[in-house]
Amino acid sequence: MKNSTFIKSLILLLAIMVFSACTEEKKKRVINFSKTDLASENMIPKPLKVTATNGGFALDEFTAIYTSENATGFEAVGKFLAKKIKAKTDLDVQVNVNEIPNLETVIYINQSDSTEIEGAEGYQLYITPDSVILNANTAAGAFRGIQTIRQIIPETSNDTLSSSKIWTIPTGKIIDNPQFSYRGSMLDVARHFFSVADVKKYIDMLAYYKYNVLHLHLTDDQGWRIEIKSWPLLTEIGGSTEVGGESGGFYTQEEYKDIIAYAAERHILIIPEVDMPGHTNAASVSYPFLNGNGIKPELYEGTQVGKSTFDTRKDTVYAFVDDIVREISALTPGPYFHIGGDESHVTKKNDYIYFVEKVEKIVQKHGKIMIGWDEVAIANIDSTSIPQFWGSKKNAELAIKKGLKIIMSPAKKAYLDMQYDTLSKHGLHWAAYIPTDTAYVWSPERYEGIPIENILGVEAPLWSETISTIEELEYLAFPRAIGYSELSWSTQENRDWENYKVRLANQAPYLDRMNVKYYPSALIDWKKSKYTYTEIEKD
Ligand code: TNX
Repeated sequence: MKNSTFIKSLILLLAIMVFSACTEEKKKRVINFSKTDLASENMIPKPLKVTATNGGFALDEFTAIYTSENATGFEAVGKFLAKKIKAKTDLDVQVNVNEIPNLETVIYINQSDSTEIEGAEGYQLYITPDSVILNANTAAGAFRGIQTIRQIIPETSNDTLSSSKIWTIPTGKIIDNPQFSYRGSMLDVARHFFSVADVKKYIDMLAYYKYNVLHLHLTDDQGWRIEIKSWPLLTEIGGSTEVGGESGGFYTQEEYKDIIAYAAERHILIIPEVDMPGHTNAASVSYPFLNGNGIKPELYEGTQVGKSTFDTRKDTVYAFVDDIVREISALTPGPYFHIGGDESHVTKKNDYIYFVEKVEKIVQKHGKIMIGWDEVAIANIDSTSIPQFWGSKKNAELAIKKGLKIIMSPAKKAYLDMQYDTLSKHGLHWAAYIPTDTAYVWSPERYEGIPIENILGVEAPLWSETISTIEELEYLAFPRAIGYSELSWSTQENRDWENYKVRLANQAPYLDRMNVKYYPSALIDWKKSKYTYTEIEKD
């Protein structure tokens, strides 16, 4: 915001305060000071700096939200916060309404060019008894900041002596900024299809924990899940089944756009992945000329990997790939296109390299940056392309030598489809068992000697061979995805399992309210809420 707008806003704020202080009908407030230590709030991911001043801000029916009105996206952030306050407290908090009788406390969401706020997603929060002032450079930063506000609004009001209900927010100051600019999760909608509603619910959860990327694994041997107008059989045939022979499914282009818009409202980027040249059986069944493994392709409902490949020496394959990348890129506003590239066990090494280098050019021609699983580092890829590390140290070293940025998804630590332990109802264990503590207690910033300068961020992939419903998805994703949010946002000095585990235990009322069927790990002393699980599991 320009300085003059800022000053105007401050004047408005002061006027509101004076007005409200003079109001004769001012309600008597009874702030409960029993829980006013901002530093001991259960925020995840843990903010960079928190200073408590041990007072209370009363959120109640006399609270309003004001936002910068000329700065793009700020009013939408204010309205998003109002909606979430309504869902949690049933209060109708007005946004940018100038004449509110009996107004007493204000949440102000302000665009600021202050150089003290680092990065596009950084924010500052000043909470006093009368006001919450959230400053951010961009709407994305403001959006991350309102997640912090959501997290420190108590689940229940504490107003027994008051005529109206009050939710007390502890006062103090928060300075926050993410360690990594890329904080993602991946959802495999190919092995089992997940509906638009399921994906939106997952996006909602990711947003609350300040993620900014959802990578959709849209194609694999068992299914093709995105409508391509120029190649309609991909979804008609390739989308017709899934693991276990169930009915499959796919997103129309309109549905895909709807997912993107929903994510964008939450400042989350969708990254589409079309996995190739391996993991392509569903495409080859639909259009057999693509196939390069010499065997007549048939629909596949099993879970083995590494048997399919495109014919990487055929020009028509590249014409096909061009159409796919063109159509999906046109629908996707984000800068990335993920080409997969993993486990191409039946593609000859030279053919694989030839393919990756050609497809990289196609991706760039359509204005996108290429991401691929770590195997793509064996090709001579451009310095802007990004390998996603899932296990090969050798590939990571190649990437480092080329000076590339890497996305950290080590299977042994960050795979959401790994079982918690031998008793886990869903998941695999080829890489490891990953209990809730193991998922949290590692350092993406120093894993396998990969220097922090080469790390773009962290992504937790959820493969879906063993899960087909949202409840099963939630069982594997939560609570571990909550820990990964802290691994990618908070600095190493700010992370500590003993401290985290208490904050995690206190997520239970939120998870329950959201109807998220998390795995109730026995390592965590889950806070009771009206929906609490009775069954506690081992991990
Ligand atoms: C490996 S890791 C895969 C996926 C599987 C997953 C199961 C990687 C890039 N590929 O095809 O779904 O293991 O854990």
